[in-house]
Order: sequence, then C-alpha cells, then structure tokens
Amino acid sequence: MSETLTIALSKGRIFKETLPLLAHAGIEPVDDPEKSRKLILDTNHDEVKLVIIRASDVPTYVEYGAADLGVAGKDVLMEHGGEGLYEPLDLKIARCRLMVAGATEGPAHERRLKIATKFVNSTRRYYARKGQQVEIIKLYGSMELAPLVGLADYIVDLVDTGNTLKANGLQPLEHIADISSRLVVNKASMKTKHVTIKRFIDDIAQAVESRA
Ligand code: PRT
Ligand code: MG
Repeated sequence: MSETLTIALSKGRIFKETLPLLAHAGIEPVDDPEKSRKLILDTNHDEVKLVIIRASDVPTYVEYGAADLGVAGKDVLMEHGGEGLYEPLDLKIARCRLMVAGATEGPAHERRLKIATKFVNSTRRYYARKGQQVEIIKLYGSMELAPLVGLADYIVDLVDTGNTLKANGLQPLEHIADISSRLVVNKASMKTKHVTIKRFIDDIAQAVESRA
C-alpha cells in the first residue's frame, strides 16, 4: 500500500471485534485505544491510521471524507440514513437485535403509546410501517429506566443476551431488525483510492469468510 488510508472506529466492542479482521489484512495498531488517550492511532503501516470516535459519529466522518473507511453498527447506519456512503461488506461482528421491549405485552391502550429510544428514525419507520401512531421520546441512554418510572410504555433498544432487560424487569416483545457491523466507504475515496480500497475490502471479506 502506498496511498494513505484512514479508518474510523469506535472504542469498545467494535474495536475489539474489528482487530482480528484488520490483522488478517496485515494491519495492527501500535497503541491500544483503551489505554491511550490518542484519537489518531498509528499502525504497523505508515500510511494506515485509525481514528477513534463515538460509534454514532462514524458515518459522518466517512461521509465527509475525514475517514476513507469506517466500521459502524447497522443500527447507527439506519439512524444516519446511509446517504453518501457505500456499505460494501457485512462484517458479522457486534451482532444484536433492535427490539421493542416492555414490562408486559399488556392490553391495547386507548391512548397513544409512548416509546422511549435513542433510535428515533428506526422507531418512527417501524411504527409507520405498522400503521400505528406513537409518541417517540428521544433518550441518549439507559432506556430501560423509562418504563420503570412511567416515562414511556415501551422502549426500542438493542438486545444481545437479554440480561439488561431482565435485570430491569423488562422483556423483549417485538423484533425490528437484526444488527451487525458494516464496513462503510467514502464515495470519493472509492474512486480516487480504488486499488488500495478494493484490496482492503477483499482482505477483510476473506477474514469474515474464514471466521464464519
Ligand atoms: O457507548 P456510546 O454511547 O459511546 O456509543 P454506543 O453505545 O453506540 O457504542 P457501543 O460500543 O456500546 O456499541 C457499538 C455498537 O455495538 C452498536 O452500535 C451496536 O451495533 C453493537 N452492539 C452489539 C451493541 C450491543 N450488541 C449491545 N448489547 N450495542 C449496545 N448494546 C447494549 C444495549 O444498548 C443494552 O444496553 O447492551 C445492552 C444489552 O445487552 P444485553 O446483552 O444485556 O442484552
Ligand atoms: Mg454503549
């Protein structure tokens, strides 16, 4: 590789699960983002940098070309809208489900249901498709609390093991979407750095296959 490549990643589970895929493409970060305060990480290749940002900011960095590539959950991409990005590869990591959850299935309410979520756009689309009028209450985290304190009837959140819901007396009720992380690519980079990016995508695709 000779062209520079900037890859946007979030800390935590996406970083951890992306590392083995990058390793398969011969890319290894020099610093550990959980230990370092650096936001730009060098790798064993001078021309490849990792930028460490909030998960929900990854599509924005890639759309504007501040990063050539990124890894983002499908939940984040569904909220972002996915415009201005290519999404060439399902990495099959950080898997979970986007679900409606609540205390009980309960009788149909007379009044309009209140749904608390940070996934406002996906929630609006889901209930619109069902033809159900709901009031959506935007939260930034700890959605599980909302039904417990009467802020909302239901929540829309990501569920993996279901332990978080259970610990708060809630249960998964309706499945909205299966979620996994996707490789996203800036549209201009795909043209101007075609050979380098194509090779990178092929290497990562092979890594995904070999782990399937
Ligand atoms: O934390 P921060 O606000 O910075 O951003 P983030 O929450 O978006 O980042 P992060 O690293 O927590 O999640 C990154 C991505 O991982 C998400 O966008 C999803 O695509 C994916 N992912 C996979 C998950 C989960 N599994 C998951 N279980 N993201 C969050 N959770 C949370 C969920 O919100 C709930 O609070 O874990 C809890 C449920 O887990 P269980 O196992 O108890 O069901
Ligand atoms: Mg989180």
